[in-house]
Amino acid sequence: WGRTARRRCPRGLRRGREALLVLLALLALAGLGSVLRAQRGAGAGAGAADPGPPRTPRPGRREPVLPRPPVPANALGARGEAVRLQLQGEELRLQEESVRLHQINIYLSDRISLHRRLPERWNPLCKEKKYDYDNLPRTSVIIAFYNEAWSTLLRTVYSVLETSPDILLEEVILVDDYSDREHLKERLANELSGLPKVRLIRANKREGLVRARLLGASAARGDVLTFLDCHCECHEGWLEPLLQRIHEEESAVVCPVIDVIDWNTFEYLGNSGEPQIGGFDWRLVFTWHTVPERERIWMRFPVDVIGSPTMAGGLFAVSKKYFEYLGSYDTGMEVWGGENLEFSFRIWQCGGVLETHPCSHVGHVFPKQAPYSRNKALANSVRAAEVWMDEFKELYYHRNPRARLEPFGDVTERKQLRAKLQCKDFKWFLETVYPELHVPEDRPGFFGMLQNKGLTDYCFDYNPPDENQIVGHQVILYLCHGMGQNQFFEYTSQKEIRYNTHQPEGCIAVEAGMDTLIMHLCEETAPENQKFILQEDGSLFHEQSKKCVQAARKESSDSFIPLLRDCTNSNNQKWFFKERML
Ligand code: LR7
Ligand code: MN
Repeated sequence: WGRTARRRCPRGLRRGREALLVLLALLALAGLGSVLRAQRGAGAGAGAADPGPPRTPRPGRREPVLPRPPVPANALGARGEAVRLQLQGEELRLQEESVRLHQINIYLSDRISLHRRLPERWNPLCKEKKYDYDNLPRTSVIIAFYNEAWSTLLRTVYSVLETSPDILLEEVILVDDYSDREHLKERLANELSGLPKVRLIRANKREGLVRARLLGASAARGDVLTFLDCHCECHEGWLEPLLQRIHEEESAVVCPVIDVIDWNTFEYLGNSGEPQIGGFDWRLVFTWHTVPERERIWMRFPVDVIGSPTMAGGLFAVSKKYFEYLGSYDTGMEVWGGENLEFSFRIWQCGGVLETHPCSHVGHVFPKQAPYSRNKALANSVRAAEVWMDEFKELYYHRNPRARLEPFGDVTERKQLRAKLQCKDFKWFLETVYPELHVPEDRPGFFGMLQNKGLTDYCFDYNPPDENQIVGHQVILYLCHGMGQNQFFEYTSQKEIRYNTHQPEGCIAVEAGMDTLIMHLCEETAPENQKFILQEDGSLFHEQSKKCVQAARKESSDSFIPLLRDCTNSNNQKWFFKERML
């Protein structure tokens, strides 16, 4: 059973534990128990910044750290319903300004209670779950923030304190990643000093989310690290499932279900159906998937953890010891991006498991667009590809030729880590953990831009209006831009022309009686209307209709499209792939 193997404790860690047991026995014999106890306190924070004062004894309360103050049912957005303020003049201007600054409607957020309670939208069976409160590990919740608005940040903090059982929450560590907004200085420090278990750490320079989180981790005193973004709302009962799972399996990294909170209306869009799991496409963009059948087989109940090839990145719990064993994060990653896939690959390839727990729900405000520059994301992704993807990194470079040119720094240490932990290769990851992902063939000469010979510099181009719903639109011709993405196609040995930069993948098809090329979803075996023959002479022959693809002018316009026409020998019917794009 592949699964049982996957779920077992990583070898190194187990060996460490055995060694510790032997040592313990020896020490006990020698009557050195008290010495050991003293050393444990000091050893726990080895290498960490400041382990802080010794842990307080377990108070044993299962109630949340703070009671939730009552919020009138008719208060704005009190139950997660959509709010649209009818504003005019100065007020409207202020609202728009807040959106410009934060890419979230902070004007509205400021008017919604920091203590609101979102409706329960998860599987009712979650209520039946029993947790081992007295034996569960305690967690440090780590929240890094950069220039976050006041109300979204504070709502995150309150939601943690008002939903986390006192007995399970060691502390909340806020890490200020060198923000420059006034409200995050004295005012924030004052506000937080009045809250139990909350600590504030500040970076001395902009570290980016990876190193900011690590600052928090090194100061953490809990057994488990739970990371959150700084614009979240935790639900009642969010913490128990995460800690219970890690208690049972130390090498499990567990994510809550991430529910959407609308950036404009603050509507809570949680849903109680089966959660989605994480994947990626060959541009190394994170994607969401429905739970595959092979995974469902392992779930005894709909409220069991679900294995997930990747994580979104921001929200997860991990044993502190196991996180350190795995090599925490790649500190060469800057600002934003890439660390989520890097960590996901590493967890699986090095013997852990990555899971989503359907009973743990946390809301997250997805901003309108990125509120700060994320141009380091490319270098971060390249680091992940270079260390973890072996020869499969080429598939990524083919689809994002810029990545190949991106300076990504030194990854020697990360490769050494991979060797030290004896991690499995990427091929294993693809076959075992993520078999749903189609692995492109990328045969030389059969991928890249699909360019026309007659018309200078025109290429197949597909621009889906919605990245998540790529099917149904027409393939066009556009000036070849050489940047992969929308102009990247792969011609497969199954005779498909795959648009496989995105997930799920598209295949070019011709609908019955039509002469245009339309994107359909690819299928397990290529249906007849998706089969093209790219012939020696460059003609692109559609088998079913027995016609050739021709570069043609779109009716009453000066743009071009590929159309099916009777085969001639003209250059407008000749096509060739060009890989070198830059
Ligand atoms: O320089 C920075 N320093 C920081 O401290 C940049 C960011 N941050 C903080 C930031 O304030 C926030 O708390 O880091 C956290 C994440 O940044 P966001 O909220 O701007 O990122 P995101 O929610 O758009 O992006 C997702 O992908 C990122 C990839 O690097 C991180 O892994 C985020 O944590 C992750 N967020 C989630 O997984 C929430 C669900 C989103 C999805 C899908
Ligand atoms: Mn976020």
